[in-house]
Amino acid sequence: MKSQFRLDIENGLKNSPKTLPSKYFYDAIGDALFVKIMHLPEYYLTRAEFEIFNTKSKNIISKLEINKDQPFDLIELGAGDGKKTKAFLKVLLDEDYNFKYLPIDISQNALDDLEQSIHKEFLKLNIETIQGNYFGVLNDIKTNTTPKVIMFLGSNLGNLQDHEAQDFLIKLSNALQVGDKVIMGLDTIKPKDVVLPAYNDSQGVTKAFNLNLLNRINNELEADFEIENFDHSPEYNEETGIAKSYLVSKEDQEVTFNGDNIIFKFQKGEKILTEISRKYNDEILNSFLNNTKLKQISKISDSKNYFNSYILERV
Ligand code: AVI
Repeated sequence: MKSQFRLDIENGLKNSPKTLPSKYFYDAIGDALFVKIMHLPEYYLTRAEFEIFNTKSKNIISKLEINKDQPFDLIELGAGDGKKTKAFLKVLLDEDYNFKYLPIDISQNALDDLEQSIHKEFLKLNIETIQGNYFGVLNDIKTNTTPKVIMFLGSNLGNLQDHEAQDFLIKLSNALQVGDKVIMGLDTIKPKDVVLPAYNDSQGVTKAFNLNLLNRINNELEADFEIENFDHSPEYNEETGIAKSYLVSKEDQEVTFNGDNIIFKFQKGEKILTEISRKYNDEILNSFLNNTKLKQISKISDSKNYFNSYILERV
């Protein structure tokens, strides 16, 4: 039987225009490249969101309206290295809130590293890691009535197509009880000269990140992509607020998937869409929340208004 990875990749390449799902960027090499991206001078997103948690965590906490005597679960979807969250956890602990931290990630490796560093830095913190995908975990937490704060940071929602993001928000809303809160980190719509370099950095790290998907396909699906025959080509539309990353074929070429003898043809200049990174404003977010029981109750921004932490409440 074909793996889900193989099915998704082959189906994407059968599409016209061709697509590849960005969720497959994150093998061990992709994870390491993404950590590098987060430190790039052009990749403003991580710095802007970190600034919010580093300087305005108290403000965020006040908007969550949590009673200090009431235990709650702080659930983080896609925890990564937790740098931004740690700034937030520190303030919660300093102020004696009664909570358990539940980071969820698809990568057990990332969770193990996070748990270790959390134990070192925050002796008192009650942490329980959960390995899995968001949708599965959202289903599991439905029956748990402990008050919850869900963190979904890093503009990760932006990597979903609009209909997928709306679907995700409906599922998130359905998994929560009245009064539960969400902290949603979203990149703002802003001029091209700021956004585009974030996806086309001068050191070529984002290019390597995009091309690594072909490496992964070669390694795991016995394909024979000639990596140097493809280029990284990002675009950004200021009107829609959507950045798209493409791989562009530098010549007419064929790629064989030796595992099952499928051949894909690429024309010179043909583009494969590998990622969308949507940026949000209040209007777009609110229109997506329309079909849910989540309501925006506050928005906290960094000093340049590059990034927003939205506080949503399940009503
Ligand atoms: C994880 N995600 C929000 C990143 C983004 O900005 O879309 C992934 C990324 N792709 C290229 N650079 C970073």
